[in-house]
Amino acid sequence: MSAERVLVGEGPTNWGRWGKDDERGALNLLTPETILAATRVCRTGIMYDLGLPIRQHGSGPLFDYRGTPQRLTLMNQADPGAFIEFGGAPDVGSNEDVLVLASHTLTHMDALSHVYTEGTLYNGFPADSVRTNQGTPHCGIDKVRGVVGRAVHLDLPRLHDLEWLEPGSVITSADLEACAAAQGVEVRPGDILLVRTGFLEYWHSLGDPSEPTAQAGIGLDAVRFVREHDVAVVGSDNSAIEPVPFDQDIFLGVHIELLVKLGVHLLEHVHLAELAADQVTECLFVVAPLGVTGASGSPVNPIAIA
Ligand code: UVW
Repeated sequence: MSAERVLVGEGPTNWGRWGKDDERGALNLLTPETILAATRVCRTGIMYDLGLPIRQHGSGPLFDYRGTPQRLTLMNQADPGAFIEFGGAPDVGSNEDVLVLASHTLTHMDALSHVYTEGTLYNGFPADSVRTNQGTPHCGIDKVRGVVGRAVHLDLPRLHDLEWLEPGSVITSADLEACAAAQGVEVRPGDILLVRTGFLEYWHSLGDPSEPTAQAGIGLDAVRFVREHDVAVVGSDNSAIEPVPFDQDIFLGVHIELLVKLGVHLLEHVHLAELAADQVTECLFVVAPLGVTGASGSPVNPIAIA
């Protein structure tokens, strides 16, 4: 299916839909009514942890420029009596760490400020307002706070009776419609869309290579599915939501369509294998990024309750 290339400002966008100063985009679709409705989809009460472990190697692919996540010991029993000046007994201490990790590491959420094009962020905020020292004044991850909603999990490998989609394959709107129909699930306005490609299982089958590899993902055509169903957030088990190599060779094309034009936040490296194993197609979904002022994203640990 072909996809039209629509430049920012020329095609259907969500700019201005929630006001000219809006910095939360499609998160505005998550209302007390949709959240209450989401709590009613639970059937079993089983909780699924959708975040990858944060460790140096073997959890998921890492880009060289982002480095490996570091847990560094700040204090432990090697510092006896460290709290004596605060009135602590000599044999009482604490273990504490310093965490050093890129904001877009392993399972993470992209803020609307993550990607810019043609000099703008979502809703027309200027890309050059983002500062090295202070981060972004607009659309940062601190604008997200908590996300709670009904998630629909579309398991594409299951639809095709595969362990994982062919690396590099492009998922279209028709594929998503077919998957939803086969699973007997409806995608409603304000839903969180979780698209499983099987990429993390494929990556582990390669022996955990450190280099990024080709991967399946939703292509430019599938943006129409997100727009027409008025999806609030898109998550996937791959590195970039979109396929690698990029659909139609447009660098970060789906990021631009979803983050910049539609104001849809993205969740990447979401561990969906257990939802797939239990054939969970809809669930209550909860995630809260760290409220780091001005940050472009945050590691997250999403939770699904079936
Ligand atoms: C890029 O694709 C640049 O980043 P992320 O994987 O966080 O979306």
